[in-house]
This record gives sequence, structure tokens and C-alpha cells, in this order.
Amino acid sequence: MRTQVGIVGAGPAGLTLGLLLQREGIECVILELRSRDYVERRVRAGLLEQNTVDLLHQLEVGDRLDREGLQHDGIYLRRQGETLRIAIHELTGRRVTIYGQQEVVKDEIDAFLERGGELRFEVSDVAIADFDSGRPRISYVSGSSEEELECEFIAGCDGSHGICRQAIPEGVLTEHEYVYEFGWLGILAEAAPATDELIYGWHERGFALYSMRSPSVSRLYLQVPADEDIELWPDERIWEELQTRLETEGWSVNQGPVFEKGITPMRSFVCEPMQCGNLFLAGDAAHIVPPTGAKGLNLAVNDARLLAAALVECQRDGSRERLNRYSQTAVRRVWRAQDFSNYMTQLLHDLGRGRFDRQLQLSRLEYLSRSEAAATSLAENYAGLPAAPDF
Ligand code: RFL
Ligand code: PHB
Repeated sequence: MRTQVGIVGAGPAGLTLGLLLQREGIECVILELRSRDYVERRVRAGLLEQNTVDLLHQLEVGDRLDREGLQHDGIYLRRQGETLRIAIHELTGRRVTIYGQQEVVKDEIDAFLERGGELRFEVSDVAIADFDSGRPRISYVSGSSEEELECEFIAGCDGSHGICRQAIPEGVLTEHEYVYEFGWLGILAEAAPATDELIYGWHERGFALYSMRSPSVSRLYLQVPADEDIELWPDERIWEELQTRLETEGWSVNQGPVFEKGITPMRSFVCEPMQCGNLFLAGDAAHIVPPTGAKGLNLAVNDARLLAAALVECQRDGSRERLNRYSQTAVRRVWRAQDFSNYMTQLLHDLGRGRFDRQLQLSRLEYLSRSEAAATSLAENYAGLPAAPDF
């Protein structure tokens, strides 16, 4: 079988790229390791930048997002009982939207298939070859048959544990990595959020985040040691700890049945270039950010936008110029997001560096409450700098 672009992975990066190429009449095939049901249920991110929402609308996959997404104009930063609101919309003219990643994935899969797209779930033994030549190949097993897909380009959208980055010969990539000593314990609960906007909480005992998925579902996170045993956290202890870390007078966390619980380690990672010959990496396959800045999914979608534009130009004019600049262009926003995610992480978590460091954090939080310039800087990074052809 042959196609123009072989896409490995049906997460936000692969699906967005598929939809963008499909719209421009460029042939592509998406190969996904997991079942449709699995990828549509996988609980992950929840916060979409305005750029992401705009792109989903351009792709005409934004109807349910409009109906069910929750638009937020600000976030709260809480510490020592005091709450500071960062008025994102007032400061930047931009908004963010709460809408689960699995809902984005569902909407994108529906649209891609409905428009006649080729998407194979539950493929195994995926391997890529000859991407440094003009005829890259993807081999895989589907059901019991061994298949081969001949392509002009391969898009490695297979996440942080995928095979595409690993297939790049040693010496080509420079990898930058930082591993944090803590992670996030996250729960989803059948409980109306006790807040209208997200609360990022600084506390002596560690960071806590109050997020949500809908008017009846809360998403909550606690900073825990990276190697924490989840068995140590029965629901009761989680609620108690959330109440302590987010404490403010006359307010309490709304409790309800917990239907999902997990611990995510935290890591910052970038590989450069995001390309090797005719293989292009996009999304988590090329970079990971700690979730404090809510950027991972938004970066994945942005990579797809830039890569699609470069592939379209190559197809239309036969020029590889933009394609050759893809990595350089994409990585600009990646580093901006790395810096912002690192800033938010360092502002709010117990980094284990003692009391001097914690006082600096409190001073930074106070500065945000006294300086519109400081608050605007946080707000424009959080909302996402406007999309551009070179950013
Ligand atoms: P994905 O979503 O991991 O998709 C990759 C897909 O590739 C498949 N795959 C393969 N397919 C074929 N062959 C192989 N050999 C394959 N190996 C893997 C996988 O099954 C999968 O379907 O990567 P993508 O598309 O780059 O998207 C990235 C985002 O998923 C990720 O950055 C975000 O979830 C990160 N993130 C957040 N991002 C935000 O923008 N806002 C948030 O609020 C936010 N919160 C979060 C997060 C991530 C979290 N966790 C669990 C890591 C909160 C958490 C807790
Ligand atoms: C989420 O709702 O899952 C979420 C929101 C904001 C973050 C991280 C995760 O910074």
C-alpha cells in the first residue's frame, strides 16, 4: 500500500495533522497501536488554549466543544488562605477552554473517519525504515497480516514512548532533559467543582490544583513524591489533603465518588531537530512538559499545524524550504512552553530546597498581585501567544 504521509499515532498530534492534510487533499494513513475505545477513554489533559480552540473550529470539529466546553477568563492562585485572580481575558484579550483531551480525540476520530480518512486501530509491531531516502516505509501487523506502507513522508506522532524517535540513528538528535523529584496524583470525581475557575494552590505541604471537566465532574491534583505508592492514598486521605492545601476561610472542596486515580511523574524533555530525513516528529514524541503550565496537548496541536503547512507547501510548489525549517520553527514555541511550564512548576511546588526558596516563591506570588506587568506576563503565556506562520 502507498500513501503520501504515513502518520504513526492517533493522539492529538496525529489526528490534527491527519485532518489538516485531509482538508488539503493530501493522502495520509494513520496507524494506532491501541483500540478506538482505549484512545477515546484515556484521561489526560483538559485545558485548551485559544489557538487550539480556533484550529479545531477551522477544522470544523468544534461544535460539541462549543456546547460542552467551559470557557474560563482567569485562574486563581491561592496561598496561605489568600486568593489572587489572574484576569487572563482582561489582561490579554484571550481565553482558555476546559474540554477533556479524550473528547477532542473522539471528535477528531469521528470527523476523520466520516470524511473518508484511513485510520487503523490495534496495529502492532510498527517499525519505520528508509526515512533518510525518498521512499520511507512503515511495516506493521494488522490482525494476523503483515502489512507495509510506502510513503513520501512519515510523521512520528506516537507520544513519548513511541518507536519513531527511537528509530533515529544515534548522533542525530540532541536531547535536553530535566526530571523532577515529584509527580502529581490526579483524581476525577463525580462532584460539582467548588470553584468557577481553576485554583493553583501553593502550600507548605506541596502543590494542589483544583480543575474540572464539566459542571458535575471535578479533576484534582496533589504534588506527591515521584515514587509514591498510590496505595497510601485512599480517597479519604486525598480529600483531606486537598482541603488542607487549598484551605481558605468559609470554603471547602466538594467531595464525591472518585472514578479515576493515578500518579504521573513529571519531566521536561526536548529533542532537536524534530526531524531526520523524511521523518518528522510532532507532539510528545519530540517533547514533554510538566503539566503545571497545561501546555502538552496545545504544543502537540501546534506542531501539527506547522508540519501540515510545510507539507502542503511542498506538495503545492515542490519546495522543501518550509519543511526544512519545520523543526527550527516548532521548537521556538516548545522552548517558550518549557520555560513557562518550568516557571509555574517552580513557583508553586515544594522543590525540596528549604525555607529560603519557599520565601522566594511567596514573594513572587505577592509580586504577581502588585504588578500588572508580572500578571500580564503569566497570563499571556498561560493563554498562549498567538499562532503565527513562524511560531
Ligand atoms: P499522545 O496523546 O501520547 O498520542 C500518541 C499516540 O500514539 C500511539 N502510539 C503508537 N501508535 C502506533 N505505533 C506505535 N508504536 C505507537 N506508540 C504509541 C499511542 O497509543 C497514542 O494514541 O501524544 P500527542 O498526540 O503528542 O499528544 C500529547 C498530549 O497527549 C500530552 O502532551 C498532554 O496530555 C499533556 N497534558 C496536558 N496538556 C495540556 O495541553 N493541557 C493540560 O491540561 C494537560 N494536562 C497532561 C495533563 C498530561 C498528563 N499526563 C497523564 C501525562 C495532565 C496529565 C496528568
Ligand atoms: C487538567 O484539568 O487536567 C489540568 C488543568 C490545568 C493544568 C494541568 C491539568 O495546568
